Amino acid sequence: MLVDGKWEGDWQQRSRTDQTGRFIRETSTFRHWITSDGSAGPSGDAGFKAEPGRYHLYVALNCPWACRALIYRKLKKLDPVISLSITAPEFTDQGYGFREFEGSITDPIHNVRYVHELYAHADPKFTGRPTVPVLWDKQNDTIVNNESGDIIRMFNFAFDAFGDAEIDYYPAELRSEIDALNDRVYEGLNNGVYRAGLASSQASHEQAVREVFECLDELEERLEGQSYLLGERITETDWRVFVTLIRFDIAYHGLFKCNVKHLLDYPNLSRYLKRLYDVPGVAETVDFDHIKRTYYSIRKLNPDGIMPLGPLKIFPDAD
Ligand SMILES: N[C@@H](CCC(=O)N[C@@H](CS)C(=O)NCC(=O)O)C(=O)O
Repeated sequence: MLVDGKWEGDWQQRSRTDQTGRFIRETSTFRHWITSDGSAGPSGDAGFKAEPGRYHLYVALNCPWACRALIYRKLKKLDPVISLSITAPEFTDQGYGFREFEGSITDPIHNVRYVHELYAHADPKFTGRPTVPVLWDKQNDTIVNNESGDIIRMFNFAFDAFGDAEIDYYPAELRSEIDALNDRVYEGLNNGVYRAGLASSQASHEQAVREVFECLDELEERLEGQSYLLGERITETDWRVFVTLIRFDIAYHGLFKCNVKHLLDYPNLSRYLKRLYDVPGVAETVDFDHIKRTYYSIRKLNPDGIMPLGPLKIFPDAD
C-alpha cells in the first residue's frame, strides 16, 4: 500500500481482513463529480466540467468495478470523448501496473509503471490501497474519482452533449428500486464473492459463500418471466450484476471457492448473462484471458501461479 505517497511492502502479502478473518474493502477517497456545466455534483468540489478529451479512465480488465465504468463508456458512446488505459493482466509486487501486452494500453499521460504512482501524483501524502477504476482529469492533473458507483452515474448523465443521450440506465421512476437492489447485490454478490475468496478464516468464508448463493437464488427467481432485474428495460443494476456474473465460473467458482454451484446451473441467470453480453459493444469490454490471468496471479490464493484450463463453456446452449 501507499504510506505518505510512498509504496511500502509487497502487494501480495498485504492482509486486508479483520480479526475474525472477514475481508475489508478499501474506501474510495477521491469523490469529485463531473457535471455538464462544471457545477458541484452530489460529492466533491465544483470545477469538473464534462468536456471531450479532458478525462482519462484507467481500468483493469479483470476488475468488475472498473469494467462497470468501461461498459458505460462504451454504451454511452463515450470512447471518442474519454481516453483509456488498461493495466497488464497481473498483480505485481506493487499491485496493478502497465506494460506492453495484448489487450493492455499503457499510460499516455505520465507514462507511469504502476497505478499507485497515479495516486501519489494526485496526492503526494496519499495513504491507502490504490485501486481501479481511476478517472483522471488531464486539465487539473489529478484524480476526479475512484469509485465506480459514482463514475457510472456521471457517465450516465454528464456527457450527454457528446455521447448517446437516449440511453438512461438510472431513470427517475426506477431510482428507489435500483438503489435498493444495488445495496442487496453489492453485499450478497459483488462484494460477497470477494468476502468469500479473500476471507482468512473458515467461518467468514462459509458465511460469505452462503450469502453469495442466497443472492444468486433470489436473482434467479426474480428473472422468472422477465428479461432484466427490474422488468423489460436494462438498468444500472443489471450492469452491476453482469460484471460479477461474467467472472463467476472463470474466477469466483474456482479461485474464490464459490463452488456450491456453477453459474451455468442457473438457467435464468445464465440466459440473462448471455442477453447482456450480446448487447452491442459489451463483448468488447470482456477479456476472458485478462480476467483469468489477473485473478490467478493472486499469489496468496495461488502460490505457484498455475492457470486452470477451463471452464470451456460460459454461456448456455442457444434455446
Ligand atoms: N470501491 C471501488 C472498489 C475498486 C476495487 O476494489 N478494485 C480492485 C480490483 S477488482 C483493486 O483495484 N484492487 C487493488 C488492491 O486492492 O490492491 C469501486 O467500486 O470503484
